[in-house]
Amino acid sequence: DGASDTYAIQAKWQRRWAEADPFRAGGDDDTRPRKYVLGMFPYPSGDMHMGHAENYAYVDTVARFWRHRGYNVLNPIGWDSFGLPAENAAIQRGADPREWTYANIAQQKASLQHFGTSYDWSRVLHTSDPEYYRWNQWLFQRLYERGLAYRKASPVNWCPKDQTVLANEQVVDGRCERCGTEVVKKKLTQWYFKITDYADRLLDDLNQLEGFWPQKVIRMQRNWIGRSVGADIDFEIEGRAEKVTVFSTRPDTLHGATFFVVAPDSDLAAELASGASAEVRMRFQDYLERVQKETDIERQSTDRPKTGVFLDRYAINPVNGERLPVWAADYVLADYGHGAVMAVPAHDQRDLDFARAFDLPVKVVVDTTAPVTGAIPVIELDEQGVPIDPGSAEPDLTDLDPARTGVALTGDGRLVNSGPLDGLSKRNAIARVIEQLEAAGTGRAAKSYRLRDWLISRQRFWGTPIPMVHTEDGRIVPVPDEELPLRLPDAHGLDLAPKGTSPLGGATEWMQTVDPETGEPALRDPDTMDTFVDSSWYFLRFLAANDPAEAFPSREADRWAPVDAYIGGVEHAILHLLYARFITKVLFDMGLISFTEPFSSLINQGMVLLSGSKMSKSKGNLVEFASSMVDPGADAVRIAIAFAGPVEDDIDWEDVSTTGAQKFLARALRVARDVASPTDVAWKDGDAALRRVTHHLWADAPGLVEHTKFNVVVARLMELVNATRKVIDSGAGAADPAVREAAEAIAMVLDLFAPHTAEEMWEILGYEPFVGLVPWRQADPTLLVEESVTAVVQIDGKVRGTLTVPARVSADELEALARTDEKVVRALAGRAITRAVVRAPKVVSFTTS
Ligand code: ANZ
Repeated sequence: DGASDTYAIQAKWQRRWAEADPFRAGGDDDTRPRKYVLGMFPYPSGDMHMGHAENYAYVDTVARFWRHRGYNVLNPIGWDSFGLPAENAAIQRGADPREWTYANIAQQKASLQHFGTSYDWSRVLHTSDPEYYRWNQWLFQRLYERGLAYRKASPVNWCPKDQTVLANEQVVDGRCERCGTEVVKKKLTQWYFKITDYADRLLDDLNQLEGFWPQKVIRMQRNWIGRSVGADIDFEIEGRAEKVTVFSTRPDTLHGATFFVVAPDSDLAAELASGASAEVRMRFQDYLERVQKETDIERQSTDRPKTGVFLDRYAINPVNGERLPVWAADYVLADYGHGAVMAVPAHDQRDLDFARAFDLPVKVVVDTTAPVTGAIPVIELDEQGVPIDPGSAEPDLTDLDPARTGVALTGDGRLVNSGPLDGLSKRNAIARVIEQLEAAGTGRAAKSYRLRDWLISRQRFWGTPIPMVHTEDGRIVPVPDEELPLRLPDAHGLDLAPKGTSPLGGATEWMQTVDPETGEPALRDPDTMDTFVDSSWYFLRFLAANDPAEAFPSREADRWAPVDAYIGGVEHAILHLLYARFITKVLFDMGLISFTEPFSSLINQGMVLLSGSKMSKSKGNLVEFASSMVDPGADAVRIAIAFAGPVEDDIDWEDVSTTGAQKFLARALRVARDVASPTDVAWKDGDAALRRVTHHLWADAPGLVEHTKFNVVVARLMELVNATRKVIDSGAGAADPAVREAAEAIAMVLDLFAPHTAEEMWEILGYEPFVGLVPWRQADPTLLVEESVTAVVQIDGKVRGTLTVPARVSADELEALARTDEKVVRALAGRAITRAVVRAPKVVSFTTS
């Protein structure tokens, strides 16, 4: 029966693939062009669910496609096997994180093999193997040598539940990305990677990914890096020797500054307050305590009433000597720009809200009613650079006065009340004021970024030990390369429970070492690395996963990398992709690779939902990968996934039918079994209509796969199976050469989605394995000539025109043709179409208002 057929076929081909290893990437002697196809590697927490199934099905489709197109394909698999879940499971169950991790890996590996994936299994890597994490340590040392790994004391994100620090990227809406606990700030000394040195390149290089990465991901990366362009301006503070610098994107508004604000939690605020009266000091202390309990999100919210404390100090505006009262207010953040701002309430909404709350002056310096585009008046300057006759009479801005309306004038316009800048547009004024500041030595062009350095220390056990030694006299010395890997100690006997300090600190023997330079006793660093370090370069390790001498040979990187198609979930839109891009640029600067972007194209698949909500263990709505395959078999699950909709859309597993997929596969198999002509039959003698369907598939499938329209390819396969069946049952019969031609095409293309069935068909059709390695055929252009049909166009129920269109016209195309047809346009006589119903290729029906 069908089911046992399915199991037998599945087991047979999995055995043959395991024996012959046909999908191993070709070596040096392979002259085919190369493609590197990669799925984001799995994390071994329990068994996988349908989200994984979807991801690895798509990866396999892409890998198989390029093999059929004549490429030498590298499609490796490995495990991202360090991290918190293993440690938490260990704490809960008293199990060793190592045992838990490797047992899960074994289970996941079996699931992937049962799925019929075509990996190169000779390159498997696990990031928790010393053979892998040794190279994380090597990478750390290289970054350290280049000044890109450094230690600093700074307020960090702290998860009170996981008892560890988090990178900025791991804080989502003020909460721990993993457990959802509200994150607090804690001042700690930690290791950082200096990703901010690469901010400009990380931003600018996104341009080259335009069109190859999803637009949404590019936008998210741009926003995350958040580059602002403007000026740094130095302000004198009365009674303070050193000047204070502020960053502003609107230095053109400098003449409109009416007060000055510092972040309450900055060192500067504390220092300024300490010089003030006892009363100010007290009010500042109270305020600071309140602010320290707020999240950054709350502080930046625009609809909270503004709060602050006057520090009884004054800053001096460098362009006009005006005295500006200095306030501490929470809407200024300590770690953006320089933690201080010049406040221009007329042109900045936050400053205006604050000015209105505390009754501070508002001074308009940009006339936003004045035109800036079109014919720009030429402004003549006198010897001092002051414009002669800046234009018309004083503008009347009373209607727009921000002090009354509460609306800041943020638009472009012409400068007023700004001395030498009067009459200039915003852009020209910015350029001019920067020139003036630079000449006076009180300011300069500057950029500011939202991006922060990457905090990589973690106070957890199951990660890569940081390869640094702390000497008795307070030096920090790298562990020499020859001593790597610095292995994790045995977890037995260690207290892994979160307690705010690293469990490794309790490994007394392990902690004891010697200063590599002097031989004196020293201590190891008890922290481990963020596991995002592991995944920031793993795609390179696959190129020589078993190489004991190098992280990766440059020669292999030249051959294979960057990755041609990277496939995974959009949840990695920022963190992982940003870190991988950063490390790639560092390795490029080290001269180890010759490319600067790791992933030439990126495919994000949608999520698999159940009854409309995301599958998760906690909701109890998880469909497990392994059990999903038991009944219908791997091929039916894969067909069902591919057919469920466009790759980037979410799939609701509720709506997915594996029964329909099983029936389709049985029909395809039966077509192959029915073929009654020999392999050398002359196709050209076959049924012309069926041949056309086959050749249209050959013509269209490559483009459809390249544009990840897998669901359309499956639909076209179904169409071809049906057309073939028709000829077998009612046409020239099973001996028609077109039936064989179609059956062979079905096997070759079906291999993308249902490889076991495809191999079986191929064998039944009289060929040697493996269909997975067979080059696809070319369409015969003479068979692609379109048949045409007549379509009628109705307007409000009456036939108003006819069109001659290709029989395969799409609904969209047909509607567009109808809308632009001369007769139809005339019949519409200018009336708007309110509804269009299209049944391609025959009818278009318009309703007008
Ligand atoms: C004066 C000014 C006038 C500003 C004006 C804006 C409009 P983005 O675009 O986000 O980079 N700023 C600078 N440092 C800040 C900090 N630590 N916390 C809060 N705000 C800060 O914003 C840059 C602008 O945000 C800067 O330009 C500064 O206000 C403010 F009509 O300077 B501006």
